[in-house]
Amino acid sequence: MSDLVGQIERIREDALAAVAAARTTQELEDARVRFLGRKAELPNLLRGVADLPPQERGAVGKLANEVRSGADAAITARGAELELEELRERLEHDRVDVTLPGTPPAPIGRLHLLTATRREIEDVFCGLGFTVVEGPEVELVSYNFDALNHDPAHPARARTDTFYVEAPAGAPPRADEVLLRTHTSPMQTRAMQRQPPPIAIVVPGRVYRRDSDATHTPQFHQIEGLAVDEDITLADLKGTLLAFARAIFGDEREVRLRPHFFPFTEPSVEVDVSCFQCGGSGTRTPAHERCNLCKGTGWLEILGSGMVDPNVFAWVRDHGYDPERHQGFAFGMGIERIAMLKHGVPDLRLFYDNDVRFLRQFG
Ligand code: 2NL
Repeated sequence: MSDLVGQIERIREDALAAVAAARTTQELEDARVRFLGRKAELPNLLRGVADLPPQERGAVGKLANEVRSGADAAITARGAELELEELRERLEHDRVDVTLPGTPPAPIGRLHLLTATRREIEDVFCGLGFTVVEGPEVELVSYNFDALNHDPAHPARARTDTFYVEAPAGAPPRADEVLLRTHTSPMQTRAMQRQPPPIAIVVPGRVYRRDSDATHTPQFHQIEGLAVDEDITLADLKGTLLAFARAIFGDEREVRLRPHFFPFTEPSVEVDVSCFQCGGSGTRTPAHERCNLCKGTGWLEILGSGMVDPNVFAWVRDHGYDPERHQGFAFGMGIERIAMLKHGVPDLRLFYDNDVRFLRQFG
């Protein structure tokens, strides 16, 4: 029996020494297998306890069990230490450099033709000293119509022509009704309230009208411009829009102004650009066929414009705009229309169908 006890004591010393000597969790695992694994010495001895004389079994079995649980506890404790050390080591050395450039994605997709056209128009006016500003699509009737000199009976105000935004059920009636803006002009007034003259801005954005057929969608895009100072004339309007027409449709273009009516400008004009397909001749060589783009007129209508009506300045008088002293021009154009003319797009609805065969021809 003393022989067996001696062996167990030796195993205890060896096991505790091996645990203490383990430098890695792997070495510790090796020690565990060596001393406590299925084929290890100690479990073997424990199996032999049954063959001892009955009076010795108790003491030897007890000692062997103590040694096993002692080694087990030592392994667990050392394991926790080693895991912590190894974690610290990994944190120290396995650094990810988040500033390294990533692998760029394969270039797919492109700007929608309307986005590209809007940006192109914005660039032209930025080059002429205008600033781009944007405003809310959900507007007040006062900004959308009243401030812009629209007659109280103007047909665009009708429920059938404009999307009105209903007040929540039970809410008190609103003095100023809410709608989806029918043009980007309300932002022009907001910009004048924000900034005294001189001002030169363009306002791009979505606008909404209750209209839907081959040539109208209920939502479309406009870009409007406004330039106000003390000495701005119709000649500035014409020069600015000529520079715009040439930048978009080619250096050879001319513009012409035709009298028109808009509520917020006086005088008002429609602006045509000479046809870039036939050069303004209205005919196509060789057979002197009628030009299909301008229908033989030599001119393409591109936008509406005019000198800001003094009544519009009266609305922003408190913000530094004096109808007696300040004057300026304003213009508005449909982005869809400019893109269709320039790229020969035959149907407005193509912009919104999201057919990639159409979209990927541009940009
Ligand atoms: C069109 C015509 C136009 C304006 C827009 C404007 C804005 C203010 C004052 C005066 Cl705040 N005018 N905007 C002026 C004339 C024409 O748009 O046919 N657009 C598609």
